[in-house]
Amino acid sequence: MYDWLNSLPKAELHMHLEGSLEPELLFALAERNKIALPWADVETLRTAYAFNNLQEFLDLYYAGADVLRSEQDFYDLTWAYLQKCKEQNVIHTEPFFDPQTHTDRGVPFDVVLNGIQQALKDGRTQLGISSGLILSFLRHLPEEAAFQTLEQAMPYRDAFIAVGLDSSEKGFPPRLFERVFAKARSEGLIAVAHAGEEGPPEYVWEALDLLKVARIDHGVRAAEDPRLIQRIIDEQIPLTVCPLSNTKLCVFDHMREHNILDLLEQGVKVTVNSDDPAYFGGYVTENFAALHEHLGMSEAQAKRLAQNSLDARLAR
Ligand code: ES4
Ligand code: ZN
Repeated sequence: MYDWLNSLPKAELHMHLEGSLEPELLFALAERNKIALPWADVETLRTAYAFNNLQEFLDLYYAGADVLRSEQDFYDLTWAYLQKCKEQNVIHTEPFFDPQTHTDRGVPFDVVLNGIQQALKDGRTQLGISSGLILSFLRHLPEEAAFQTLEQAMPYRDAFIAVGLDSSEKGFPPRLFERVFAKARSEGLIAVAHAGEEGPPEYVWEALDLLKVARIDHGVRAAEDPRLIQRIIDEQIPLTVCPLSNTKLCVFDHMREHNILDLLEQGVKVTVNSDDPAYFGGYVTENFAALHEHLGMSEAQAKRLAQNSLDARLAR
C-alpha cells in the first residue's frame, strides 16, 4: 500500500519550509555557520521531538530555525524538501514560510526569499514540480509587525500567491489580524489561515468571515460545530489537514481517533498534508500511510483525498 500511495499524484497545500529542516541538515548548517548548538548530536535532537502541545513544538521549531542564515541555507532547505516531493510524486506544492522568524533575528527578508525562490524555480525546471509560495504571519506577534512584514514583501509581490497565519493559536484569534489581511487581499493576495487546530470553532468562523480565507489550515475542531461544518460543506472550503502533526501535538490522542475520514465522508473537501515533516515523523506519503494503517483508509478514499489536493490548489 505504501508504494501505491506514494505513486498517487498529489499536491501538498500545508507545509512550513522551516518545518522540513531535518536534524542532519540542521547540524550541517550549524557547522557551516559556526553556530554552537544546545544538543550534543543528531540523535539527542531527535529524542527532543516529543511534544504535548503546539507550543512545545514551536519552541523547538523556532530554536532550530536559528541555523538558517544565508541565501544558500534557505536554498538547501527548500531543495531538500522538493527532492522529497519528487520521491513521493507531489507534483505541486504551496509551502509556507515565516519571514518574521528570520527578520527578527537579523536575517534580511531578501536573503530568505531569494534562497527559497531560486530553489522553487529549480524545482519547476529540473523536477517538474509547480509551486506557489505563501507568506505567513506569526500570530503571537502584534498586527503591526504583520503590517511591517507585508510592507517588506510588497517589492516582491509576484513571489507570493497568498498570505497565511500561523504559530500559537490559543489566545491569538483571527480577528486580531483583520486589517492586515484586508490590506493583503487588496494587493490581490489570496488569504488562508491556521484555525481550529488547538483553537475553538469560533476561530474558524472568524477566519472565514473576517479574514475571508479561501482555505482553512487544519480546521479539524470545526467538527465540534454542526452549523460550521455545514457551511464548510456548502461552500466547499478546503481543509488542509495534517494527521501526523495532529497526533504528535496531541490534538487527537491517537490516529485511530482522527476525524479526517469522517469529514471526507460527510462531504468536506479535506486534503492530507505533512505540516512540519522533519518534526512529525514523515512527509505526505507517511501521512497517507498512517490513515491506511490506523483508520483503514481505502484506495478509493485515498484517491479522493489526492484529487481534493489537486482541486484545492490556489496556483497552477
Ligand atoms: C505550525 Cl503545526 C503548526 N501550527 C501552527 N503554526 C505552525 N508553524 C509551524 N508549524
Ligand atoms: Zn501548519
